[in-house]
Amino acid sequence: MAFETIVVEISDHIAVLRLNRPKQLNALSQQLLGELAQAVGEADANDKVRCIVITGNEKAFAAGADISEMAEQSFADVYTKNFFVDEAAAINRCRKPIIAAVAGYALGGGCELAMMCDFIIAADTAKFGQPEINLGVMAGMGGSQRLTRLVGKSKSMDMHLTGRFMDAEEAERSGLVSRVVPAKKLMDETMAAADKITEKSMIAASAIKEAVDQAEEMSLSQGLIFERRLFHSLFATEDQSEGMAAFVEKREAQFRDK
Ligand code: CO8
Repeated sequence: MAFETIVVEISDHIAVLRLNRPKQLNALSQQLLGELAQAVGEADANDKVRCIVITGNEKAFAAGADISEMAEQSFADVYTKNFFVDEAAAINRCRKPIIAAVAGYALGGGCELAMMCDFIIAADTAKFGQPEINLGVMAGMGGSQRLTRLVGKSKSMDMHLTGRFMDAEEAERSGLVSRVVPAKKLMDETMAAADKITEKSMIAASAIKEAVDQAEEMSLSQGLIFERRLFHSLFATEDQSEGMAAFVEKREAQFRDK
């Protein structure tokens, strides 16, 4: 199906999903989030894709959920439609690594979408925020939970209660983003990171994603056991034999996802 609010490009085992409602600063309409969820599912199921990048444009990753769409909704509307729940779940289900490449505004649902990705690379122009309080509401797609886990209670409360924006430098210092790069280099740096990931064993990559995600769900002792089980189980893969043999033989590993 052709998408109208996102652009999908697949090359060199990387699927780039670009949010494409520039006039609305990539506000997350129901159509956009639906198309994005579908595109993530398709990329996850596509054997040629080994890493996914979600990005926007120079001015905005996404300035939040579409306020004009939400303005007329009642409690009954959002509750019965399970507003954005299925779309968010579809993105969270993805087993392949997802990088968010963020330039400009990542606000409200836009910041939450970036945090749903496995890590965030930010341009030095990026601005993050959870300004929903200015609209008389609050985060609804994970912001109060994920931002708090990433930056701690004090800064998360500050962001949510004042609605202020955080620049890229503060976001990196606080642990929200993994690295900050000059805006002009955002896609080159992101694609280079994605490219590195595509060379790895996808079985190891998925296991790492599972284990790191569980760090937010489990106690330390349970998480350590979970990690050890996954670590041991990777010894059942050909990629483990190949990776270690390649190191010993001083050559590049050729992983086959087996
Ligand atoms: N929704 C709809 N339209 C938007 C949005 C948005 N979130 N953000 C910007 N736009 C539109 C503007 O209305 C404007 O359209 P037009 O040209 O037709 O008037 C166009 O984009 C450009 O915006 P501005 O003129 O305002 O541009 P500025 O550069 O002056 O300002 C800002 C940029 C600061 C980003 C400003 O647009 C702004 O504050 N936007 C709203 C940010 C916001 O409040 N985001 C949070 C939204 S609520 C949310 O995300 C809740 C998510 C929870 C989902 C839960 C599901 C279960």
